[in-house]
Amino acid sequence: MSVITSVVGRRVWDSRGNPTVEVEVKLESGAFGRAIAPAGASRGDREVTDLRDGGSALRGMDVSKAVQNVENLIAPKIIGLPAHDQRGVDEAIFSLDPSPLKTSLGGNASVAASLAVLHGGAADKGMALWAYVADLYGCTPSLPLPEIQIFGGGAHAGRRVDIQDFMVMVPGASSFDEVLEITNEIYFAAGDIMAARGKLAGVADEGGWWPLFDSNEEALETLMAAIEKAGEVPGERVVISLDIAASEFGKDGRYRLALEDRELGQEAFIELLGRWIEAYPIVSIEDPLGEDDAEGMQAFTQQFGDRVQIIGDDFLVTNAGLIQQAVEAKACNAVLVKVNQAGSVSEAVDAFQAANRVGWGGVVSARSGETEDVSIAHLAVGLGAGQLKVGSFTRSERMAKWNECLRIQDELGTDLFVSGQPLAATWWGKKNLK
Ligand code: 2PG
Ligand code: MG
Repeated sequence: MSVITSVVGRRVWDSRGNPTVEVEVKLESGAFGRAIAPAGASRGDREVTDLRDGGSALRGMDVSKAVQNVENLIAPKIIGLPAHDQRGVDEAIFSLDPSPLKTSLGGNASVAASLAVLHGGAADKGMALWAYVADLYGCTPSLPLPEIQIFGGGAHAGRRVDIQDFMVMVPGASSFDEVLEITNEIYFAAGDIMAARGKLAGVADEGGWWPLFDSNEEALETLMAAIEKAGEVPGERVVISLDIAASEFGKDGRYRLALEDRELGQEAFIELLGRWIEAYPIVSIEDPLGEDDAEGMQAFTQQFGDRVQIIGDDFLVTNAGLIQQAVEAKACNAVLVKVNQAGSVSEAVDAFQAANRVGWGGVVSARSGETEDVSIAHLAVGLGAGQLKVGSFTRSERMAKWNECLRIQDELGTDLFVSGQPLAATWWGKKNLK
């Protein structure tokens, strides 16, 4: 039987050493599911609440209230429910806190519980999680194309550079394995170049190099040099993807580039990004404007939406309603899917499907605070999302996800890898790269 019989909450620790919420569920059949909530640093204002205790202990980051909510509120609410009714379970959890941002329940409590139930459901059917997800939502599974960070910046690297993620994608690879091989060469080439130039200061929160660059453009130049040093021609098999995370340094249409000590208005900032799109093989840009700058997002999409993938992260916070509005406004053409922004599996899948229905790209994403939990690798595959963003190419909370995809690749076979071919039909081919 698939009825939930026990729900246990526990405090565990994430990749930044902060407390986070783990939930374990058991079903009547003996099936078991476990999941851990991740945590963001550059959070969107409209994400569900990451409930922390506050106070001075553990720098205010403890999650004892969220763990109590799992044990005292969520457990009695969902024990007795059938685990395969994921939507019913998620609705029951959300009914405990009708506030839109789940301020008193905590999105960290709800997301860990929701994902644990998903795992329990898969175990009950004896299925891999990715296969269970594909089955539950009627999707065709595929291995996603990774977006892999080479340099960290913004909130993930002490704001050493303004832009948050300098990443590579390898749509020209023929397998997931090959993407990782090529990325390994680029990652270490970048480290060697930076060390030789005295620009290396360790690694940032997601495992990318912590850069001592003097401008944001120096990061782009160094990334180009690293791609070349790795024996690749930038713009051929390997392309560049950026997460500007502009909400971190933009407000009311003004963008303050601290590293370069200048402030740009919306138009000038869009122009700057446009120059980068011209000069470098950039095929994807996330949050190019601030989450409060819908007009800027619209203008940016109008100018560059036919050439690059424009992803809404803080701007859309994995919310189907906000995606719907952005579709109507023609702001963005792709969505980042973070289950913990939405607070439950069902809400996140609703967001993914709202984007998918109108032909937008979907990038399943990790947070900057992560753990050994690999649920998102399975979600990306099971939903057939096409792309997966996990951080860099070091540190086990990141590598665990890439490694999980390798295991899934063995089950699926490499032919389902979303390589340059299917993407060419959308954004990849439109760039007309050399
Ligand atoms: C993002 C994520 C992951 P954070 O902005 O896309 O890189 O960062 O989890 O800090 O919001
Ligand atoms: Mg982002």
